[in-house]
Amino acid sequence: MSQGAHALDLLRDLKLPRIVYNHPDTGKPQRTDVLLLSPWLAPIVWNDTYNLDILNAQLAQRKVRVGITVFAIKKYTVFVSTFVDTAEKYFMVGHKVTYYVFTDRVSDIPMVELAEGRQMVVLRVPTYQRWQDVTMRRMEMLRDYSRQRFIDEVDYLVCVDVDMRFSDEVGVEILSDLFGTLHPGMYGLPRESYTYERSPQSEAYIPLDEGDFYYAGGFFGGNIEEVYKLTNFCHNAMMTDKAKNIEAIWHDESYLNKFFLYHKPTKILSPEYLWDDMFGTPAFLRRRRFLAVRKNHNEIRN
Ligand code: 5GW
Ligand code: MN
Repeated sequence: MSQGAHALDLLRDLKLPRIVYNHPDTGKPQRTDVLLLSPWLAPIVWNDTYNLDILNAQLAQRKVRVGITVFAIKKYTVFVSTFVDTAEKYFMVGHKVTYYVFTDRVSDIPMVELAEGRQMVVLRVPTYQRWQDVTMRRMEMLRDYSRQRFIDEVDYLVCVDVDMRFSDEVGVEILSDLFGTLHPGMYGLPRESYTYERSPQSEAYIPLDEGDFYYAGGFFGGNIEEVYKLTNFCHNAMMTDKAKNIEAIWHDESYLNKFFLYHKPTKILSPEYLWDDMFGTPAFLRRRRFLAVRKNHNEIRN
């Protein structure tokens, strides 16, 4: 028997479990005040555009395993407890979740009690003198751990900043092969004004007439293969620039934007998923799901 036939035989007894949910109106657009689809047909995830009961039923059938990575290097360990406490309340509730905390100060990572099916893994990593290297080297470490570990342990990876707290639901609606998040400070602006790297010498260069969206460095993810491609590209581009003594204007975020320009995400998260109250609370923002924590820059960064 061919391999293909064998694979189909495994499907012979497939069940069709009922999905119970409140049936939404499918006769009109869910929202008209924001863009819901990119020009390459990637959904842009906004509140009131999806039914989480349906998505949860689909993903529970597949028993999805989600990894969420954060870096807590040097003084940024202070953010871990709020991050994890609020994630327990709002992040992928009911699903299998692994927190991967990368740190140089293992003993400063608090032991937080986690709900069933959830675990924390603390990974000791080197630190770098320059803060730019602290944030940029995340790409290299995410790449290396994707290959060594994540590929065997989780189906999706969610890579986020640690100086954040969840304040509303972030669930399986975000999952897709490759996803990025619209930067809250750049939302709605014309592409020429995006703070892409504008020097043609840099690997992160994006000309003024190119670019779809400005994506945030603090929230991206996807399946492990796609995250590997992304982090590997960004790290290699950074190393090429470094050899020429160049560093892109917004560090890892600039390289991420370059990657997404020519390797488009399959799903895009609205700024609901990475908000900072310094940008106010505009009408299009119906939920603030993941919020920047105020930090005393002088105290925390020195
Ligand atoms: C230190 C000084 C300046 C900028 C960043 C750091 C820093 C960042 C650090 O000392 N330790 C550390 O773990 N980070 C990681 O990089 C955190 O996960 C942090 O969330 C991420 C990005 O740096 P942020 O959050 O300070 O950058 P913004 O642009 O969100 O303010
Ligand atoms: Mn941050």
